Amino acid sequence: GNGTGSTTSSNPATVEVNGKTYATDSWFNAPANVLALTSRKLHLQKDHPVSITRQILESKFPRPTFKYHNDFDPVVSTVENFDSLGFPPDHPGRNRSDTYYINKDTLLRTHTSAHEAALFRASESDGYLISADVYRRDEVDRSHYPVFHQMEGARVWDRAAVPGGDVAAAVYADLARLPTHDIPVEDPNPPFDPERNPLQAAHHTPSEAEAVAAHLKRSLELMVVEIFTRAKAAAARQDPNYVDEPLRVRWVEAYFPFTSPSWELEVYYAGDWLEVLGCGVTQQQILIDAQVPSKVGWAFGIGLDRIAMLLFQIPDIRLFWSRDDRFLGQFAGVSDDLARLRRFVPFSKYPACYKDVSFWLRSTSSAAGGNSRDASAQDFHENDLMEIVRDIAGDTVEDVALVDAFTHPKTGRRSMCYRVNYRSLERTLTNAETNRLHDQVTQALVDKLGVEIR
Ligand code: FA5
Ligand code: MG
Repeated sequence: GNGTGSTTSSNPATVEVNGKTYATDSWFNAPANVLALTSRKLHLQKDHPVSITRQILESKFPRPTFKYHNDFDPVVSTVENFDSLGFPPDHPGRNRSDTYYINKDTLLRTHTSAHEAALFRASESDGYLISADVYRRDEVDRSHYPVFHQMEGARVWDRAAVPGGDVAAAVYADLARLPTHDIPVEDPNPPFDPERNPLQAAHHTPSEAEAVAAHLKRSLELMVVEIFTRAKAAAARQDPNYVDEPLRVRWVEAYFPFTSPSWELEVYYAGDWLEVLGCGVTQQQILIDAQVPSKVGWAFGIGLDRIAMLLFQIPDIRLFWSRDDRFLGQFAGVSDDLARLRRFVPFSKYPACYKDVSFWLRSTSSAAGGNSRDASAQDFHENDLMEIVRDIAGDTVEDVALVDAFTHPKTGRRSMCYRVNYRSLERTLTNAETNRLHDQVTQALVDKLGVEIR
């Protein structure tokens, strides 16, 4: 095999997700513990921090201009998730090492953009918001979980419906109706690559593109200002001596197949710049394909979990999945009264237990008849290891990190050492329990990845 993400030895012929049955095939790589999370819908759970965050963001994009969609099914087609958005056939996002597939044509959406084309086609409103759970195979640490939540937003203007077909004037008129803010924006107009990230000159005049970008940026800056204003108010309610750090934001260039030009918005937080969203001017081809060629507009996608972690000062992304009342109880009543929003107060932190596992990658030199180093390197996908650890240890694993790797100078074999940090959010793990988990992890690495323990 070529190590593309299957960690289950025997795949079921069908799987059920949210009450619907799907046939699997050799592409299937979604573990049961991830499929089980499709029913949680944290973004709709009253008083859950992800849901509260959704509510606050929705308040900045009011009805009826924006229509809200919060209940789209996470199982989508590869056409919806990739092709309809202009992803090239060889885009790395399509790999089984990055994405959970049900079968060759069906997957767990990796982003809320999977629903863009259908909503543009439905053409029900000038704007929409989609909040939903999204799924990605990824590393394991305090800010990464295989399931997180995104909010997608889009706004269009119809050339056929504005006076004189003057979209730029219509957009600037709407921009003038948006509030202003006084937060410093450190790089309001970063230069963008004219080839990789061009203005869509065949479809938009420069002033149209500029107007749409200006409306997009102001709308998203206002959204971030709203979050941080609420976070500061909560901190001040809890701590009268609280001194707020001024909010700093900046725009940086980004690339997405479905917008051009594209940007990311970063917020200065705890000594570093943190990316909170991606956005851009919608590729006209998507609107043309959706049978609304006269519309022009913008789109964005923001991570709700990441924003909720900032808003509530939640230190570990696993906490969102907790059913512990010491976590959930801290947000009671907030959905109905946002003025009751408070920062999270951590309950006692249980001890960490670090365990290392060192192994040689499978040598394929005899089969390949030569360059074993390349063969081994191609065979190993770190996300496969991450998923094996999650499968066995679940939410008792806080973090998995590569601590050492080298290639033997004579044999060309590659050795890796990973450090697993076992720590429950809810109790102290016993030594025996951690050892048992780590033994199971070690055995599974041998059975499923064919590595040789050192
Ligand atoms: C996207 O998913 C694009 N669909 C966003 C977009 C929409 C661009 C519409 C243009 C137009 P990206 O992979 O960067 O882009 O994710 C968007 C946001 O989701 C990130 O800025 C971040 O806030 C959040 N996010 C991404 N990966 C993770 C993760 N592993 N854990 C938590 N949040 C994440
Ligand atoms: Mg990004």
